Amino acid sequence: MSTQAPDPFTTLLDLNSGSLDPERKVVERRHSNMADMYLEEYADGMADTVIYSVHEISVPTTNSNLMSSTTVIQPGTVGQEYYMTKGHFHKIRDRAEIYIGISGEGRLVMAKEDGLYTVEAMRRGTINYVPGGWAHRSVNVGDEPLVFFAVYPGDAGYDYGTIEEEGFPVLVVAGEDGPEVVPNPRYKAASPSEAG
Ligand code: S6P
Ligand code: ZN
Repeated sequence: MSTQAPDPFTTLLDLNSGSLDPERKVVERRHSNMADMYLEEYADGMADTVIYSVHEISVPTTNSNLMSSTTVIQPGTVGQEYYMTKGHFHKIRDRAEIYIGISGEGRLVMAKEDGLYTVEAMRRGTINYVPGGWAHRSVNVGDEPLVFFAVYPGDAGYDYGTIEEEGFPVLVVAGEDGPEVVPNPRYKAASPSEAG
């Protein structure tokens, strides 16, 4: 069949750690993989420290399959910025995605290429809808790991380059009274404007 449907299968998700059984593909992102994504440089000796890991339930990368994964972001900051994912547009721009919060406390920053942005809450039980055309980055604003489950079309793919070059319109930083959303001084794309 041209849809390349896999046989039915089941995976066990550890609702505390976010790890999967069986584990298939795990990607770890360390400070050294994200050097230019924070305003400040990471501290000496932290290059190999893992900021987040992505545990993928791999399927053939076609539009008829649903890819899924858990992401586990450790608590911490680089300067005032909380630990976060690199963030991306989908390579096929109109592909949407759903995030289901499992544990921890986070923020989901979403932005369109014209600078329109929104910041949504993530915690146990939240279901965030990421429409096609919106770049997305998740940020751990709590003291525990932030764990969430993501489901997206198998052919969505990743465009990391646009975010690497232009950044997001806003940053989520640790303020005196908790998380604050502030303009990104390095944002290079169109004028930021807040959605809704
Ligand atoms: C994939 C989905 C997530 C992220 C993961 C890590 O479409 O949005 O699985 O890949 O949260 O983020 P990033 O930006 O490093 O891929
Ligand atoms: Zn995505």
